[in-house]
Amino acid sequence: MLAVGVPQSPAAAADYYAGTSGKSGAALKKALHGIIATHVTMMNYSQVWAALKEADRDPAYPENVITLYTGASMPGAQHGSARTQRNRAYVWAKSHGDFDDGGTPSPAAPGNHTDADSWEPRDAVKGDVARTIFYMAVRYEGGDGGPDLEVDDATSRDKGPRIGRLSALLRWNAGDPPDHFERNRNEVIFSRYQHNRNPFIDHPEWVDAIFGTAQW
Ligand SMILES: [Ca+2]
Ligand SMILES: [Ca+2]
Repeated sequence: MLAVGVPQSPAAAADYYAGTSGKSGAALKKALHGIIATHVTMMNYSQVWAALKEADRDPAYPENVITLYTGASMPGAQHGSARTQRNRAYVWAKSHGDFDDGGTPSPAAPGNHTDADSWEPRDAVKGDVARTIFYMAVRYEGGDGGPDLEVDDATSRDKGPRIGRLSALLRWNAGDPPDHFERNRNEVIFSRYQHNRNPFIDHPEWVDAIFGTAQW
């Protein structure tokens, strides 16, 4: 059976984002961090995989998952490579350098492009990738000894937990708005697994409200 996340009522969604009204820039970022970094269920690898199997389920073939970069429907029992896994952490940690437009077509993942220092996902997931990166930047602010992940406009970098290119990610968020698949995925992760939401799937306009006007 196709498992679908429990849709939130408008009232419940408003409750989740209580305290954000009227805010933008650093104030909105801080408020969202407080919301999405608390009451989170930490998952081990096998739990993450179980969550992804459900969150990325192919509606046409429930035993399969849709892989992020190739768009292929693959057996859910198959873990696949880091390149094809659809995972918040992997999008950040296993990216091909940074994200940016340009390069030559990837033979392994049709519709994607790559060059020496960046990866351009296929059009249908450009916004998904951007909203994942922006989620990570808000979720990880350096507390508890962890890194402060941030977004900048470079594609070559020295070191540090920074990823770009900000200008491309802003365009991708605008050009590929959340669709049913991405929203359902957010619901599944919220209601059944990690118990937090990606605010930028619920409110894609918050990307510009935070990252479009401020320097981090
Ligand atoms: Ca998309
Ligand atoms: Ca951060």
